[in-house]
This record gives sequence, C-alpha cells and structure tokens, in this order.
Amino acid sequence: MANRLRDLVAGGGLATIMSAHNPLSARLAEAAGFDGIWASGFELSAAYGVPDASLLSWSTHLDMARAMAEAVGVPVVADLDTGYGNAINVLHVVARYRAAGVGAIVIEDKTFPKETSLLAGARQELVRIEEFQGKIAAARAAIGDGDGLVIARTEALIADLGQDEARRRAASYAEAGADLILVHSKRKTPDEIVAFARGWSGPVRLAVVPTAYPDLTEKRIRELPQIGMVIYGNHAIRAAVTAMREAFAAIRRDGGIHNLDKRIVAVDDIFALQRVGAMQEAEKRYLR
Ligand code: SPV
Ligand code: MG
Repeated sequence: MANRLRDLVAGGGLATIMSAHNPLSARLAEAAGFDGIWASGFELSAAYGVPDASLLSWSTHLDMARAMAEAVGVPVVADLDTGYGNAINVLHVVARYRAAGVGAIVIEDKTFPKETSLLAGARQELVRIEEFQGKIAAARAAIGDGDGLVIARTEALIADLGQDEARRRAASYAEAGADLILVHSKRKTPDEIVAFARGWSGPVRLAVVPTAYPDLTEKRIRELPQIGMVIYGNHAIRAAVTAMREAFAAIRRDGGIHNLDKRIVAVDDIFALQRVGAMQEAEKRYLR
C-alpha cells in the first residue's frame, strides 16, 4: 500500500491523524475521513487499564499496530514511545513495525522508561541530543528507502526546557534524518506551539498534538505552513469512555436495556464493522 502521508506532507497539505486503540476504532476513524491512524501508546495503555509509562511490552503494541494496519486502508502512524531502549533497540523494533505494515513511526527523546507527557508532575527526562540523533538514524535505516516516515518527537517543551532547546533538538533530529518533527506541548493555549512553528525554518515540516490546547483548530493550523500533520492523541478512548459510562448508567437507571437499545448502534452495524458480509460471501464460495 502506498503511503499517502509522505506525498500529502511533502505537497504542503495537512495530514489529519486520529487516535485508535484497536482495529475497530481504527476502522471508525478511517470511515470518518482521517488521513491516518495514530496507534497511540496512551490509548492502548488506557485500554489495558495501566499508566502510559512503558509498562506494556513493545510486542503488545506491535500486535495492535499490525492488526490495525490489516484492518484499514489508510496509513498507521505508530507511537513507539522512546523506541524501547537505545539505538540498537530502535533498529530492531522499527524493522518489525515496518514489516507489520505501518506507514510511519514516531519516537520521542525521553529516557526509557518514560512517563506520559500530559500528567502533572510527571518525570520528564530527555536523552542527550547525540544519543537521540543515533536513534533517529537507526530508525531511518530500519524503515528503509520506501515511503515510510520517521517522525522525531521532542519533549523539550514538555520538560520546560524552553524554545531554544526545542529548536536545537528539532534541527538536530532533522539533520539526523527525521522526515517530520513532532513538537509536543502541555500548555493550555496554542501560543507556545504557534511561536515554535513561526520560528521554524528547518528542512522538514512539523507535527502537533493539540490535546492540551484544543483551540488550535485545523483552520488555524493551515495558517502555519510549517505544520504538516495534526494528531488527535486520545480522543477515541475518551469518546469511548464517555459513551460507555452513559450507556452503563442508563441500564442501571432504567433497570434494563429497553431504553438504551434504540439509542446505540444496532448489532447489524457491528456486523458491518466486522466485515461479516465478506465472510458470508466466502462461505458461499468455499464451504462445501
Ligand atoms: C499518545 O497518544 O500516546 C501520545 C500523545 O504519545 S500524549 O499522550 O499526549 O503524549
Ligand atoms: Mg504516546
């Protein structure tokens, strides 16, 4: 499958990437019209009910990313956290994600084990710039000469190291071979990211994750040509929790499913998401 993200980003467009935590949510995101699926470490951790702190193994995340890549036609952007170790770990792991069919990988410049970025008071330690350059170069080598994208994520702003350090790191990672730079921020307004983008004249475009600053709409992002990708980081799991809480409360309140039944999707809708029709076609053809 050709990776449309590379052309979209290179052509000056804005790639919209939606989080998911399983193939079903990935299919829903694809059907809604997103350009790609964010195989989010945060969402998978939440789905397992554990903190996003390098607790799940990379093979658990890889299994999910592979299942997503098999389930959708749009590229999967895999969140590899810190790359699960040093450059040698990155070399090993990225090759397996690529073989699993993902279109892009993201690695961040925090130490392993990491703590999630938006948690107040969380430990946010960064590795040396040279060390992370080595990890980016390893990821670039492992992803190969095809259309796979290596996205280098700097957590300099998350770690409160300031714009200069973020810029220095972003430029160093681009020099090491990153195809895009993801710059993350935990500020409640977009100012920090807008300032970073306006000051960015590097050779590659930027990716942003506006979870903490939802006022940065796609309309506003398009006014910043430095930004080529927006990732909606955790809205699938949050929407799922909202929907399930409401549904479960309604069943308790009503003493049954009789009211809720009309308000949620029909079982046939789930059959369609499971591609049951294709199975039935195959049954006609092959079951003898
Ligand atoms: C994720 O979705 O796993 C991310 C984005 O990395 S964040 O949780 O904001 O760090
Ligand atoms: Mg993550």
